[in-house]
Amino acid sequence: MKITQVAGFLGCGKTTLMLKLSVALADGGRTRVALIVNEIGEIPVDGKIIQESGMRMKDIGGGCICCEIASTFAKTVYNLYKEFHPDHILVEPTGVAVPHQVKLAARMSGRDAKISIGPAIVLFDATRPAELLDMDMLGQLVTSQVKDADVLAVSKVDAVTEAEAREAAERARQYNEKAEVIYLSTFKNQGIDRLVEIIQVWKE
Ligand SMILES: Nc1nc2c(ncn2[C@@H]2O[C@H](COP(=O)(O)OP(=O)(O)OP(=O)(O)O)[C@@H](O)[C@H]2O)c(=O)[nH]1
Ligand SMILES: [Mg+2]
Repeated sequence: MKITQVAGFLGCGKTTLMLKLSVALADGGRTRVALIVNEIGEIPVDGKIIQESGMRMKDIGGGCICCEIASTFAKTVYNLYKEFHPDHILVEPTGVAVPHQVKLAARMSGRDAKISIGPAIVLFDATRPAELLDMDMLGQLVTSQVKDADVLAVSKVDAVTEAEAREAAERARQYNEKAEVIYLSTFKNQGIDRLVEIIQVWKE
């Protein structure tokens, strides 16, 4: 059971991508996929639709899965492991979570369930790189998210020019030279296949 997180700042496209990835990973039912969404506000995803497609979704609120509700997260992982035997769990942390802390929480959740840790996929919104990086407090949070990325997905590239997408990627790259960069448009299906491949083969 591999736990992979789709992280990144508020509104960068995490939920939209998670849904696409879960369908692609499920491979028509050959692979069992569950989703855990840690929302601050309301849940934008209809759990019933997910369930009908043979997947499972758990939403947990009331705090951040990497701090105040880490034990709720661990319990959720364990219950999924017992009840549903997923091959993959995709986790959407809140937009203000830091990926290495989410990885720690995922590792802790593996005390009772057999888990492996997947890549930290971090989305960086190509439509507002300056806004994300240049502000004082916000900039620090976004750069720490980018630093923790195993895969840096420059998101919503369908909404910007090629030059703008490249510039956004270069700006994010300054904070993380090791991550693979993917130009992502969930709307246009760009970058999805590569992400699925990375999730499937990832080992750490
Ligand atoms: N142009 C474009 N817009 C996108 C894409 N993916 C998501 N969006 C839009 O971006 C907005 C935010 O998408 P979400 O998937 O809810 O983003 P999120 O990161 O889950 O947001 P929070 O959970 O609130 O932090 C929505 O209006 C989406 O329709 C994309 O590939 N291209
Ligand atoms: Mg979301």
